[in-house]
Amino acid sequence: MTKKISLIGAGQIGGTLAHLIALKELADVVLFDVAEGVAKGKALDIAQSSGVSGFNIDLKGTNNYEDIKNSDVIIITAGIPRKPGMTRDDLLGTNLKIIKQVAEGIKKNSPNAFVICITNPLDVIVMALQKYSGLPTNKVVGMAGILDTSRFKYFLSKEMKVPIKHIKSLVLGGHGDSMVPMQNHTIINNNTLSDLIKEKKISKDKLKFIIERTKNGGGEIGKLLEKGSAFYAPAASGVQMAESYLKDKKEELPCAAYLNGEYGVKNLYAGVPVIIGKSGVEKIIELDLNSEEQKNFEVSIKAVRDLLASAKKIDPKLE
Ligand code: A3D
Repeated sequence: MTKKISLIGAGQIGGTLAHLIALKELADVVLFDVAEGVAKGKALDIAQSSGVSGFNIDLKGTNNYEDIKNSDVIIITAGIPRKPGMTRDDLLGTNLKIIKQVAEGIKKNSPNAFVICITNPLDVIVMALQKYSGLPTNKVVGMAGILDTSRFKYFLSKEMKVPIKHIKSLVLGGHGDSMVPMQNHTIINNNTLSDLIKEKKISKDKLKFIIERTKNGGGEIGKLLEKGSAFYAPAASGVQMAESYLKDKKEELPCAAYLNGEYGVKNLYAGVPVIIGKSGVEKIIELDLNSEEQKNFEVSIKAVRDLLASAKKIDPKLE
């Protein structure tokens, strides 16, 4: 039976998600947006490309939550994106209100779906989404680590002149400034990044520059675009998570997942490697962190906790 993916938010990322899902024939697509015309227009436009691309799935645009009934996967991008000069955290108040409406729509209409959140500020919004919706924590997950890791791998591949497929890497922690690239878990042509530094194949300064550029990856694109924020790479990352769930691929992917004691963290969403298969988040992989990675991870966790405290001030129900 054809699977169904509902996309809540038909903006830049939502539209790109719909197109990628169609090209892969991953599932039928419902594009939901409060801006009804945008959802309907994009669904129709993508559907009309099937004559050229040859895909055979249904696409529908809507502003009616009943249309998301029985979704296998729901991907949320509803909200406002950053404008140049804004931090992700500046989005908190507005996007919390939006995510509450979205959570209610999902709870009422499709409570068995695997839900992937992309709306920023990611770690806190995905936590709020889980609390507002009451869905099980293994079925509510945030997309960020795949994107951060992909940016890191891209910059490394350009610097080291190595095809990106020959690089394995992992970025842990919260999304953005506090992310933690893992040098011992970054493997380039069978060598760890730590070894390559020792062998002077890449200088510490160069690596520091790449890490900073990765952390600021979204900001750099936002500044260039002037309006809106990155959407191609975020959408591709969301699709990878949906595909691993729908096809039970059990891929190991860095995602914002609910921690209940893992990494010494309780009752918080943060970026860690997880296995995504037909049951959702099937396992959280606990890596051995060296002292520097552990320290950076703790800084990242503190940043998420601080922002969560601000969210609780806005809505005490998040306690
Ligand atoms: P944009 O193109 O503005 O699309 C957002 C859409 O949400 C718009 O079409 C709105 O009409 C719609 N919307 C607003 N309120 C509601 C509502 N209550 N219900 C349903 N739809 C609504 O933004 P975008 O697609 O560029 O970005 C979407 C979100 O993703 C933003 O919060 C970004 O900050 C975030 N984002 C996250 C990452 C991560 O890596 C986590 C990367 C890039 C963007």
